[in-house]
Amino acid sequence: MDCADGVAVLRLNRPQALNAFTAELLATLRETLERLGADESVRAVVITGEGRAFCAGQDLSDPHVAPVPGEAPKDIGYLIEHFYAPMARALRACRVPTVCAVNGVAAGAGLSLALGCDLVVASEKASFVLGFNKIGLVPDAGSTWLLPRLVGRARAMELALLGDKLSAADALAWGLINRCVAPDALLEEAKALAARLAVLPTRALVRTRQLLDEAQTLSFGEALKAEGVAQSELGFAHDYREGVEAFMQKRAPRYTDR
Ligand code: T3D
Repeated sequence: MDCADGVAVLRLNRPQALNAFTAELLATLRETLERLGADESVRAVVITGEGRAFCAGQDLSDPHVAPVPGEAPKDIGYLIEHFYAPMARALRACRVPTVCAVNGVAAGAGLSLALGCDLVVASEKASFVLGFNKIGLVPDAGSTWLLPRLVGRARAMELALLGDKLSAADALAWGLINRCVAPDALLEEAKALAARLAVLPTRALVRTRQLLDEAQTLSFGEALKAEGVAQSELGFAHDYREGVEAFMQKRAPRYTDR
C-alpha cells in the first residue's frame, strides 16, 4: 500500500493466484479498510490488483474451504459470516470514499468487491463474471444486493444465471461501472478521481453514500426525512461553515470533518 496527498492505494497482492481470496486476505482487507478509514491523513482509497487479474473470487484450491475428496464438507456459511460479510461491511461503511481500479478479470466475490466501491474505473482489458452458477453456489459478498440496484433485475439475472463474462466496455454500457480506460491510464485515472474526492468534505460524502443506499428501501417521505436528519447533523459541523465561508471568500476550502 502507498499513500500520497490523502489518497491511499491498496493492492490485492496474490498475482500468482489471480489475487483469489483466502481467509487471511479477506481479514487483511477488512482490517486495512478500517484502519485507513480511521487515519486522518487518508481521505480516499483506491483498490486495485497486482498482475493480470483484479481478483478471481474465492481461492478454490484452498483446502480449508474447497471440497476435498474423502473429507466431510465444510460449512461455507462460516467463511461468509466471519470473513466475506465483514469485509463487505467494512467496504460499505468505509469512512472515506473508495475507488476501484479494475485492472483485469473480477470474478465471484472479486466482482462484489469491485462493484462495492463508490466509483469503479476499469481497464479496457478488464472483465466481470459472477461464476457462482458454475460451482453450485449463489452470488455473495453483497452482489445480490448490489447488482439489481446497479443494472436492474433482468441484467442481474443474466449475469447470475448464465454467468457469462462481461467486457469492461459492456459493463460501462450497462451502467455497472463509471469509466472504462486504456490499461496504461487505469491507475492514473483512478487516482485522479480519488484525488478529487480527497479534497471534498469526507463526512458529507460518506453520509451521501449511506443515504443513497438506505433510500432504496424507504418511501419518498421517509427519504425526505432521512435527508433532513443528515442535513441537520452536517449543518452543525465544521465543513459546512468552511464550505460556505470559502465560497463567499472565493478561496479553496479546507475540509476536516470525519
Ligand atoms: O467457498 C466458497 O467458494 C465460498 C466463497 C465464495 C466466494 C466466491 O468468490 S466463489 C467464486 C470463485 N471464483 C470462481 O469461480 C472463478 C473461477 N475462475 C474463473 O472463472 C477463471 O479462472 C477466471 C474468469 C477468473 C479467469 O479466467 P482466465 O481464462 O483468465 O484464466 P484461467 O486459465 O481460467 O485461470 C488461470 C489459473 O488460475 C488456472 O490455474 P492453472 O491452470 O494455470 O494452474 C486456474 O485454475 C486458476 N484460478 C482461476 N481462478 C481461481 C483459480 N484457482 C483457484 N481459485 C480460483 N478462484
